[in-house]
Amino acid sequence: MLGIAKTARFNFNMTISRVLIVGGQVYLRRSYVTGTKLVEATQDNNTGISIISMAKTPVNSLNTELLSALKTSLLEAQNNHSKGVILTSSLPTIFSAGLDITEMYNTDKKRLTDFWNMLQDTWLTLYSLNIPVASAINGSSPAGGCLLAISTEYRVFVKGKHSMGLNETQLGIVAPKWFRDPYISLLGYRQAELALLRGSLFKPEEALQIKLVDELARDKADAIEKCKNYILSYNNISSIGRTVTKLEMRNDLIQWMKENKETDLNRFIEYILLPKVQQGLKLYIEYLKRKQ
Ligand code: CO8
Repeated sequence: MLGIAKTARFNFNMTISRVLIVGGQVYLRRSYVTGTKLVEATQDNNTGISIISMAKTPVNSLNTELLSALKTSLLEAQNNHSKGVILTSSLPTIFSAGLDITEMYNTDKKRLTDFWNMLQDTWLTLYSLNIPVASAINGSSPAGGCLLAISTEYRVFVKGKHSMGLNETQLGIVAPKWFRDPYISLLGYRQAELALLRGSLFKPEEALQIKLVDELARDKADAIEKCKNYILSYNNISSIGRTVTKLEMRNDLIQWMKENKETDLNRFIEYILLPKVQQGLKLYIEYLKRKQ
């Protein structure tokens, strides 16, 4: 069985279990879904702001199901004319561990296609949301977790030992153009190029210093409060003027994605299926298991 991995999924009442076989070892992954929801969405009655909280234990790894739930919640908030959205996590120390690596390891083209299409669509929804959207980053936020945060308009990072950044090269993979461009627009080209090549992860104080985040917070409640203040700062600004400005400023990348979805998908599949890349993912999964 060495080097061969298989995944299977079983849905129990409140538990999603997955058997993962890596290098002959059998692992059982369990996600205890909070109240059967991968995402908890609530609305603050005083302000009309929606709080969308990812709740997939243990690390909010972004698989097809979580991405789909996230997209649905974002669209609901937009269609219900929420005042704005705060994206956060229900887990105490993790915002999101990024893409679910098990979605990319030893799987087939059909699953990879469904997964990547869902990621593209969810990202497009978030990046082009027409109401204000901020992220309260209450813990680790590597790779795809960082992508979510940098695709919102404003970031508040809770102080602590955790970090965020696009660390793809550390896994032997490549952050695509639509991950890199928002990063570049925050960090500047030079800083972003070095960070992307090194796969750097930034602690809260460093993240603030390089402008990856806008503010730091004491704790999650403080981060939510600061995100609310950001959204409420638009109270006296015309919402149509704001929305059109936002969409026009983001239009190059939005259009690029719409026109290049297929090419981007094919590039992802071709790269991720390279034996060398699969081997790298296998080693990374083993490293994560061993580290406990
Ligand atoms: N996907 C799947 N499972 C994960 C992931 C993940 N991204 N991260 C952690 N897990 C699993 C662990 O294997 C472990 O599983 P189990 O309980 O079954 O042993 C469980 O989650 C708990 O993990 P930890 O014990 O490591 O939890 P900690 O609280 O100690 O640490 C961290 C949390 C900091 C989030 C840590 O788990 C970590 O660093 N994870 C890896 C994060 C990472 O590197 N993510 C990158 C994913 S790739 C991506 O998002 C972009 C890809 C771009 C596409 C490129 C195409 C070519």
